[in-house]
Amino acid sequence: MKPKILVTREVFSEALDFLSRHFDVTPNQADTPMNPEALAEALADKDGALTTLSERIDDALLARCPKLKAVCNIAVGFNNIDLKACQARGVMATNTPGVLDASTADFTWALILATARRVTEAEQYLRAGKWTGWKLKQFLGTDVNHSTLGILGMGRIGQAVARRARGFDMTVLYHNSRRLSAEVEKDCHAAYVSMDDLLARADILSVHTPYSPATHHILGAAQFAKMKPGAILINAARGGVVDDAALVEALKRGTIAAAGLDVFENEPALHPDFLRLTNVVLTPHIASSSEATRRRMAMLAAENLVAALTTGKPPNLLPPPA
Ligand code: 8YV
Repeated sequence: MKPKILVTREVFSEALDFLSRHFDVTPNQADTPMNPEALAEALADKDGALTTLSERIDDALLARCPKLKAVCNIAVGFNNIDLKACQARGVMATNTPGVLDASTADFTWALILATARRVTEAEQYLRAGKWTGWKLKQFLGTDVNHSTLGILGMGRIGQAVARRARGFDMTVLYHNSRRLSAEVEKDCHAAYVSMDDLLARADILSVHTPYSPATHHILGAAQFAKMKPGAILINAARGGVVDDAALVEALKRGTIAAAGLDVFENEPALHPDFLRLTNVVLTPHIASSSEATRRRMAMLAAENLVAALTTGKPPNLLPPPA
């Protein structure tokens, strides 16, 4: 008998076909989000699961899934998975690192440019039929070229964002939990600075840290107060890294000038004031969403699940927390 697996959300057909060659698959091509109760029921007799950020994998759930051996996230982030609980219950957990770095970095640049040059605000004005003609002072924005880009969190995605800054003749500063090697700094044309220096000097601050208790609200009122009044904040990392309520206040008061946001605390719910502010660019968690990349992510997660349940050695096994 083939092992039984659950695919919690809609995936591309090639990933389902691949999984079906190895497993008895319960798909969810209707893409109905599962609440914790529905998820526990669906997983009760399964050996493995292909999951997304929408599903919380915690001890209460695992306690109800005695056969479960592997949970394979279609995401590089894994803050939806309690790794300690997985370790305690002998469940392997995996993510999809690497395959989404370039697409996510590209999209970060879309947010940087759209926010600095007020692209979505100007488009809304035009679509609303308000444009009566050219004006010298219309939608004056901020130059990205020759400005200072600050990167908080210099992993693979932060580095890819830094490398793209060269074409804009920018100064690139970064802060990270550990300083990178001289070779990587040279490749990224990026200089390591303290957190306070980063906040004080960045014209554009882009955050790329994973979300964990250690990075919860790493950017809040105290940090915004240290930034330049003209600064722009970009978050294509994870909701919760930024204190959204404090950001709304900072944007209203002009503590900082603008923000480009792809992720939010409690998404898909947004802080309602984001929708009323004109100095924010808002997108629905799509930074990795190029067709090629989302296909690669789904396939890599499927490969992890096949390896986990056949060899016990998935390529992207997450280590237990320290
Ligand atoms: C995913 C992401 O699309 O990989 C991540 O961590 O945030 C996005 O690229 C999303 O997590 C889907 O589960």
